[in-house]
Amino acid sequence: MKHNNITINIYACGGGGINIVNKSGLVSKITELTGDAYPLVKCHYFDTSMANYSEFMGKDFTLVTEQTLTNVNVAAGTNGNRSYSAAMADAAIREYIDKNKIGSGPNEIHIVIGSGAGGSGSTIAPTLVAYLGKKDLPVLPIMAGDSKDLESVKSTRRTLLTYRRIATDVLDKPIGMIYCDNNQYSDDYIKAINQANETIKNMVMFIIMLCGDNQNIDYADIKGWINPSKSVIPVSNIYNINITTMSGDVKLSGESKVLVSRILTSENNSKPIQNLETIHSKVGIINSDISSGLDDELFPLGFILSTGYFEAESIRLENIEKDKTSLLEKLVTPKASDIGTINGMIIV
Ligand SMILES: Nc1nc2c(ncn2[C@@H]2O[C@H](COP(=O)(O)OP(=O)(O)OP(=O)(O)O)[C@@H](O)[C@H]2O)c(=O)[nH]1
Ligand SMILES: [Mg+2]
Repeated sequence: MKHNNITINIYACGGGGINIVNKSGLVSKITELTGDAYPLVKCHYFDTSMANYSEFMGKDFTLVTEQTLTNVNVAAGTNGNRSYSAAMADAAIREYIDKNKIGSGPNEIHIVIGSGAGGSGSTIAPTLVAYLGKKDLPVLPIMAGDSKDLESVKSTRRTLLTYRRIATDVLDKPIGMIYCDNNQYSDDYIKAINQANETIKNMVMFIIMLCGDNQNIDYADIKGWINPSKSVIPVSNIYNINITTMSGDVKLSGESKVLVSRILTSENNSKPIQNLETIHSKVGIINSDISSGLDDELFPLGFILSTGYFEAESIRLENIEKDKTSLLEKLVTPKASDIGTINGMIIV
């Protein structure tokens, strides 16, 4: 099968990560992309449970287990417990990555997908990001967080903090990250998940396109957009990655400021490109073998790394966590005046 000289490795971590990659139709879309205009895209699967396993994952599926850990129902998931799977993830990841010689190719991009709310993906994914990042490979986490209940908010917020610790303390360099909160798409859980998956699928497809045949933007540009060097952005932290169609203004949430951008436009598109006042930007023209079949209205496409977003998101999640916790405290510690008894039984 012919491809260009870039390889994109996609890691689906935990139940949510596997669902996002499979149920969104991303896997089947990827298999359609052959020809030397496109990068080679490979999928790898990691989970602590076989619940989401399907035959086609075959040797690319890694069951994360550790026989020596006590009190762990081995290979049966963690039911949201992040501390169990963190201990198990590291060894399994090292073994898989090293055995398959991942990271030894010339032009590799690594996209690590997992939920923030569960116990497995939310630890396997950051562990992978740290391991690949230490090898100085460009690595982009994609996280579907959730704020639908207290445990989900807690886990999502801690996973965000884990990524920040990896950027600041482990890698000492900036990490770009695609993030969404499932709960913000809809009150209807199934609709919310489907919409989050559609958004993530489109983001990944656009990145694949950015790595496809175009003039001006090459592997080094993509690497520098996902994980800019400290000479471009001296502050190690996590930054938000946005992909936006740029007809009109680039819309970024809240206090976000554009740091690094890669703009892809088509040969037919004469729309002016905004001056984004970025630290670093580059414009590429997508070649016709990729752009044919795509709506010309999509262009110019903006691939943007921005600051500001995660601070606001951490505060928002923290506030939800506080609200939900105080509700719980009110329930378990009623005021003395609220307590009465009937026949010796306490009533509240
Ligand atoms: N966007 C999106 N999120 C999903 C999907 N499936 C599950 N999730 C999210 O994942 C959360 C549950 O975490 P999982 O990823 O299933 O958990 P896990 O990583 O397998 O960890 P365990 O707790 O050990 O099972 C849910 O609350 C959702 O927020 C999906 O298809 N799309
Ligand atoms: Mg699971």
